[in-house]
Amino acid sequence: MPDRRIAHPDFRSRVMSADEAAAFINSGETVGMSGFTGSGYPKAVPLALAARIEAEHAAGRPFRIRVWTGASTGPELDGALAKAHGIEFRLPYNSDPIAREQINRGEMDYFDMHLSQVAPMAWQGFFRPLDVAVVEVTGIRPDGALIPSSSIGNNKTWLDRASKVILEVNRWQNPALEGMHDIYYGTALPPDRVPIPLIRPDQRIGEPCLRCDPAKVVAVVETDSPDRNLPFTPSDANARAIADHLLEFFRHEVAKGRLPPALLPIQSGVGNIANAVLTGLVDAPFETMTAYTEVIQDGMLALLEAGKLRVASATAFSLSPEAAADMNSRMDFFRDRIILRPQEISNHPELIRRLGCIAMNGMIEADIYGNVNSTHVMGSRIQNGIGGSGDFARNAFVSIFMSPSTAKGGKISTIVPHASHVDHITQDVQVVVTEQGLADLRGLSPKQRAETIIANCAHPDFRPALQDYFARARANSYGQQTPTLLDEALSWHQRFINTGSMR
Ligand code: 0RQ
Repeated sequence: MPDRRIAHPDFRSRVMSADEAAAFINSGETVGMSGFTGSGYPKAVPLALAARIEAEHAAGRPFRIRVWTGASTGPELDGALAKAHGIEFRLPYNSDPIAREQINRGEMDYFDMHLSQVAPMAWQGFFRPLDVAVVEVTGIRPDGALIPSSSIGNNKTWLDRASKVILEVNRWQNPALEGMHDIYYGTALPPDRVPIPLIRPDQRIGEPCLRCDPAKVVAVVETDSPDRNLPFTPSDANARAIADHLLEFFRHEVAKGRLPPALLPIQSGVGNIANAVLTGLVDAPFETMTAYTEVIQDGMLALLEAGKLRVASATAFSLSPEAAADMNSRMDFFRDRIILRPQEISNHPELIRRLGCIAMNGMIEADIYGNVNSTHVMGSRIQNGIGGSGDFARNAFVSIFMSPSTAKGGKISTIVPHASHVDHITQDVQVVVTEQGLADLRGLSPKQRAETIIANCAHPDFRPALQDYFARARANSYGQQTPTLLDEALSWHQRFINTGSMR
């Protein structure tokens, strides 16, 4: 009995098991997988491939592949392949703990890059050729068009570039997702690039489905598995304090006439703090807001349901099981208010600058001058990756970074004399906010920035030591534009590495 989700005969004729499909992937090949923040990633073929890799290794035959994705995936993909020691190289964003350990032990090469640049760089030929695409879809239409699932990421590019295509048709994905996506096929390489015709977050400029040449499809696998969908963690006191400072800042900016009453399109990272900000916006006096962001999390759905948010444009969902169930039960409501786009469009610098996004992202640490580290703990240990934070921070109307003022039970100050790694230079950071307060850095010189960040954002346990460092730097630094004591600048991090505390 043919599945109605695979309505095209060419694709139906290639239905097979995940094991059979995984046999099309050879050691040393580069595989472009779908998946972004735990949604829309293939769930059966990577698991089957991991089992095959384990068997090959047991037989003494090395087997490793190169994995490209949209962003983070799930345990069935990164987790299983890393556990099998099957990933030789990975790009562009990873949050899987097993893969993270292997990267930090030096066993896996990891290329961390801006998410907006993955597809263009693949097209520009800066990477190796793509051998295989493994892409999850919701269904295949009678005309052969692919109905995307809960993320778009780089799927358009993987399907276009790969020599072989493996599709997973996931029955768990709601067929009513059809019509939510907007796939723009107008991108080109220089010197033939033209402006992307999007001037409002609610505009559709492309097609609802992905194109795919049936001749390249070697396998179609049917699945019925949920996305990763992590449970929702309620906001803690720090997250709520950060949200309160930010909401006060927005009210102030509207009162000053620097932001319109509906604000500007918001971009929000995921996690506890981001959700607290979104939850706070439900009761804030801003109406008919819009979001132009990467990921739609629980708080965004709540804002849409409350009627505060008019539309949310992103490339993926990252929902709790409850929020996913809620969305599935009211897909007609959400389909009119959500647009999922390829990540080269959701994160496009040209569009972010034109729309004037308010970028709100988490950070590992900021230094007193406002350089931000989003990726490396103690300067050398990767946490996740830069993700879209650079795409948004550099091009935003206002770029905000947020974090509690301490980490690891108060042993680490997230405000430090010198960032141990820099992802976002001081020119790309306009606001730093912790539970202690908010530092508005716009128009301030480095010395003014340092005074403001230390006074407003540092934890009281670390503030005197930062003030002492800054005073001595002002007295003894080689230059006085950005006073720095080079031999002391990273001593706080070294003290943590040596003693387990920055105190
Ligand atoms: O460690 O997991 O061992 O407990 O870092 O930190 O506090 O849970 O915060 O989940 O918001 O992550 C920057 C990593 C923050 C994230 C980062 C430790 C801390 C904990 C995680 P444990 P928290 P978050 C659009 C934009 C880059 C990508 C991005 C990120 C772990 O926001 O990946 O912005 N950003 N994309 O204990 C040592 C410090 C630390 C520290 C935190 N200073 N020193 N450890 N930690 N600060 C994203 C989307 O739209 C999807």
